[in-house]
Amino acid sequence: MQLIIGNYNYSSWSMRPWLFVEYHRLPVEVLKMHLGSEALLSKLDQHFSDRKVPLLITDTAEVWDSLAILDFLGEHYPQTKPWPIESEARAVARSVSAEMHSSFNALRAEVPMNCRRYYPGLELSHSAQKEVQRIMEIWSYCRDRFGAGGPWLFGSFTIADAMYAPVVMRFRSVDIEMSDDIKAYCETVNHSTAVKEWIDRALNEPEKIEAAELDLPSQVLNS
Ligand SMILES: N[C@@H](CCC(=O)N[C@@H](CS)C(=O)NCC(=O)O)C(=O)O
Repeated sequence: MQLIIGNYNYSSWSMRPWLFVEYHRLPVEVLKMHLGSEALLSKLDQHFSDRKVPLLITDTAEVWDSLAILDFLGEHYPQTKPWPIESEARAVARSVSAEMHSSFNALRAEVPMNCRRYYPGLELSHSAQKEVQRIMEIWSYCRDRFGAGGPWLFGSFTIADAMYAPVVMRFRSVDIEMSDDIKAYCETVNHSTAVKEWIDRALNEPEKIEAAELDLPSQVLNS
């Protein structure tokens, strides 16, 4: 199985399945390619997909789109317990994952994922602020109702945490007022071995994509 991903520093959608693979140490070969490069496009053109990353290739299947890849990996490796076992928790986990996948466009546009940069004083629009509030409500709701068994949204690490990890990366780049429970969840994500590995790779990656860098005063983030 091969997972094609984009740059560690910028490819938020790639981070999600990569994190799941890394967290569970799955036997998946990772091929990282530079976003927008001819090499990536010609690689993607060899497969049926939307010409975007991430893309998972198996001997018999091509799976594109981050959430579909996560689901496929979870089905292929059920020992990962990709979704909560209990039915209601599982439905909520799927709901919040789908919400992540289809929403939060203002935040995404205003704060592109960039693991290397902190933008002091960046002011979010009203729409993006509302999205940030909604995200924090989701995290609190999941933690309060379903998180008793561990530090992740549903206790143990699930697809929902993989889906929201790039949001935690975005939160590192801006000043966001957080309650203690939200801070604790962000720390769980940031301090997990798999996320630290992703950030290290982003920091050490030589490529820079100017279009994904905000033209604002910034400071360098460390791991
Ligand atoms: N819905 C897709 C989004 C994938 C996506 O937009 N990937 C970006 C990189 S993070 C990409 O490939 N961009 C290249 C392009 O749009 O040409 C998913 O969840 O996987």
